[in-house]
Amino acid sequence: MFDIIKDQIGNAKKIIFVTGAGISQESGIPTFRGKDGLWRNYDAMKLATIDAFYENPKLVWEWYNERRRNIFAAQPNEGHNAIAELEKYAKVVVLTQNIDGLHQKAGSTEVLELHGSIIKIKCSVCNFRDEILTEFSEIPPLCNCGNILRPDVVWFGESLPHDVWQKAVISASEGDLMVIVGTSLVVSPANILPIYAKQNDAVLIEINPEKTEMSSEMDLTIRSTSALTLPEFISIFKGV
Ligand code: BJW
Ligand code: ZN
Repeated sequence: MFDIIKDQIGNAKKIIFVTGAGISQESGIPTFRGKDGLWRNYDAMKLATIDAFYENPKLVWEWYNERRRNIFAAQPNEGHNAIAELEKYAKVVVLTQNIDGLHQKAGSTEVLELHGSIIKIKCSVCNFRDEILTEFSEIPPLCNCGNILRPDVVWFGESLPHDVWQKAVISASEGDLMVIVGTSLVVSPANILPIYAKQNDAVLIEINPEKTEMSSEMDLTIRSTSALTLPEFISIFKGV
């Protein structure tokens, strides 16, 4: 699968992964786009906005509550596990658009969550922030200040956390190999990270069963799933 660029891969010292919903699909977590991207006939893309939240906070919270239950019960798959194991052989940084925490659960130690985390909540008005792993008895949950709490995630039209984004750009610009896994690369600014890598002459590999916006820019594209492909990818480093 990786024969053509095996030498380039094997010599990589700093490997950057850019991951999206597809890497968690084999853990039972639906992706956003395509047939998976519907929840009770609502378009996930229309729910992931601040306008949808203010219009119907109960509906948006029901969506997040269901996703919280599913995500908290989910386990990392062979794809997440392979990335975590790769830390034994190279410097690895994971730039993930996912909010599910499965890279950390698999053991990856350098994970930058570009779009926040489903464990975290924040007040829509004051500065209150917390991490909650239990179910909310009341939907939408309220802050002590009386206003509505919201998931601490990044919705469309909102900026990514500044420090996280700065670190992600630096990592992307310093890697000598970037592996882009399970993302359609339609959402900015995460989709410009491969451009920073390319400016550093990094080798770009895409692992995705479907073609994406940037497939033609890749040095290698693997049209398969991440749980099937990533264990084979790390076997190059193990020398097996
Ligand atoms: C497998 C697989 C397997 C399947 N193995 N692969 C016009 C107006 C307003 C804004 C904009 C505009 N034009 C552009 C913008 C900017 C906007 C944007 O990009 N919009 C586009 C949709 C057009 N971006 C933003 O607004 C961002 N902020 C920003 O730019 O700030 C500056 C700004 C401020 C004000 C105005 C304008 C700009 C913020 C983006 C936040 C995205 N948030 C979400 C929700 C997060 C919380 C949550 O999870 O609930 O993030 S939306 C959703 O998309 C989520 C994801 O992280 C993100 C990316 O999706 P991803 O991961 O790529 O998933 P899919 O489903 O698209 O793809 C899955 C892939 O996996 C597929 O390719 C499959 O083939 C593959 N796959 N199974 C491997 N087993
Ligand atoms: Zn508050």
